[in-house]
Amino acid sequence: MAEYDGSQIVVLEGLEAVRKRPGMYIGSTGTKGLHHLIWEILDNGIDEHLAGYCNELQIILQKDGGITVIDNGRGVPVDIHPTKKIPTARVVYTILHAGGKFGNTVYKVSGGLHGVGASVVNALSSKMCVEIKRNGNIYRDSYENGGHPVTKLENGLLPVIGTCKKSETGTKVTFYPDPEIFETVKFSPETICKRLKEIAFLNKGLTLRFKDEKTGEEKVYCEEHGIKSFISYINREATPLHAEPIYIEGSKGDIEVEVAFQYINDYSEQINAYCNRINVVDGGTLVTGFKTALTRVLNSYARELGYLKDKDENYDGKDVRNGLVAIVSIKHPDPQFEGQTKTKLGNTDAKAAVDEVFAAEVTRYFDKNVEVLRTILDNTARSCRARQASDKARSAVLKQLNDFDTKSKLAACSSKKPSECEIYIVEGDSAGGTVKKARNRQTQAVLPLRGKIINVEKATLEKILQNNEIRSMIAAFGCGISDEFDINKLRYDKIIILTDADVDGAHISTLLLTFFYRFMPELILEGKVYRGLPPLYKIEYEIPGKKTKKESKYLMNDFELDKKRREIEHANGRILSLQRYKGLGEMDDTQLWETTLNPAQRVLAQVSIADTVEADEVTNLLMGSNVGPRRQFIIDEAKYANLDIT
Ligand code: 28F
Repeated sequence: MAEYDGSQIVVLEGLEAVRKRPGMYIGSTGTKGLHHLIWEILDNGIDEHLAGYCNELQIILQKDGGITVIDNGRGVPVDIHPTKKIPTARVVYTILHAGGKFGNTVYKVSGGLHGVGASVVNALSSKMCVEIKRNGNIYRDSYENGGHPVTKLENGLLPVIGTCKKSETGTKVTFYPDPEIFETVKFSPETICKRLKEIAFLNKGLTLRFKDEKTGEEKVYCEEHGIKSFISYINREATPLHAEPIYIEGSKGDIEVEVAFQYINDYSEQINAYCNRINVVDGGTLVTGFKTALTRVLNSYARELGYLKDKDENYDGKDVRNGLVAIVSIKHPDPQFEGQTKTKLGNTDAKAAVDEVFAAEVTRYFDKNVEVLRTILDNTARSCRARQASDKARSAVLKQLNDFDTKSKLAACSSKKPSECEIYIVEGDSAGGTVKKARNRQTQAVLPLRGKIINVEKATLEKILQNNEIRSMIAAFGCGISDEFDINKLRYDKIIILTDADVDGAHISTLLLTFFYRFMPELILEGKVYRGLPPLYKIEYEIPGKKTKKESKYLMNDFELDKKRREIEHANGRILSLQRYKGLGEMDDTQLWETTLNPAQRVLAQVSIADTVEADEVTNLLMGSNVGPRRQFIIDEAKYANLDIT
């Protein structure tokens, strides 16, 4: 066994901490976390490239499940570390966060979840082996069970296992993720290749060679035009408005800026941002700088070329970025990553750097390519007109809603104090009639809906607002919709959906919730929306020996029914009758009041959005127009549905 002195013990405690809470270092121990190990090792190789010493990386997926990464950089130093008194290479691979490069201002790739260092990879590997070519020697160090060094040092140095040309230098790391730590240790060649392709785009001049020993598949990635080719790759299926992506590069102080962009015939905008090759998915200052500069430059050209007259307002940023696909990539000596997942750049100097470099260089480009500039300005002008038209149409429709005629079928309540009023949205005229009779006219309003309302997920705003049921509800609630929505104008404290407990009722209820969620989400978020729960059964029974011979009870669901049956059986009682209510219409007004309307004893289910994103996705999935994913969702979730297809 290798000798252990005090410092080695401390080292291993550090790696032990990583093994205890791997998620803290690599996010998860699922497949995402597993692949993070590769990204960590790759990042060190990319650092060596960014420092200017490496132009080739090899990635080999081995048959035995191990993975090897090789670079042709300088090779990790093997001399005795000045303070740790062990070979520097062993420091890099066994001491947490020891990977920080020496003083030279290399642009470290690492940042955010990245940059935990190669020692974390070692800690989470059952085996790791490092081979370093430096000074014409090949040095080797190896570790087991989460980073325990197993190579015996010779006079405190790494053993030399071979020699090579002096000019041949580099680092080779092979590691085996620990199956005791990871849910899966199976790498995905697709995931790896996708990332290698992205790295090639972001590092022009770097060649990445991939080999899967299991399948024999080999791939080479090298993109000499860097992010300009990345834009062409992203737009490979789109219709560009101008032939070539526009490429800008420059620097401000020690911040290097690159931008590539191309407009396509589409209504979306896509801006990918990278800082030191880390994808800052939440953008941050470098994106703000780009957006500000682009909007400012295009507006000044628009005035210069007569697209905008003096009295016209500037083009909005959204108009300028309609159809834009862009990559903003900067190298920053000291990046500050912010946010929960550290995917937003915080450095304020990055905003100014991108703004100034981009504005100056793109002006130089447009002055030499006026026809491309005109194409982009035509696109901007078109986008602006379309946006103004749709805004006008939208506000016109919303306005007319408020002066909506009251021919709707609302049975209003006499109180005008919203805090004590509630409105029942009832399915169909018959149920509506019974509820109107049963209700407390002082505080309970009733709005019967004739049949199904429109599915707002699939319809345009105009079509939705032509639907009488929708209009009646908007007029009745009084609080407007979308950007005109004002919860303080809501006329009721509770909006209670009262539909039959059958498939149709459930569908109506879903359509209503879709409408509320899409156009008045605050109603749900403020807990104003409820579902009335009428009883499902009425049971009549007798218990021997009890004074009142015949008893009856309303039961809400099958669970209560089973419980009641057991109680009656236990008391040697006898069930005289059991009525299942198919719909509200089967109850008379007295029963309806007692069981469903009387606030003192009714049961309401408050509608809440536990996770608005999830609700959004599920609403879109179930009510939206793409059938495929819906069918799959229903198949997957069917086991949870209580279908009464009697
Ligand atoms: C397959 C993964 O890890 N490559 C690396 C280097 C080069 C240097 C280095 C690495 C010094 C003390 C921090 C060499 N010569 N590929 C890699 N290549 N680390 S990792 O230095 C480590 C620093 O601790 C290196 C001169 N300076 C730096």
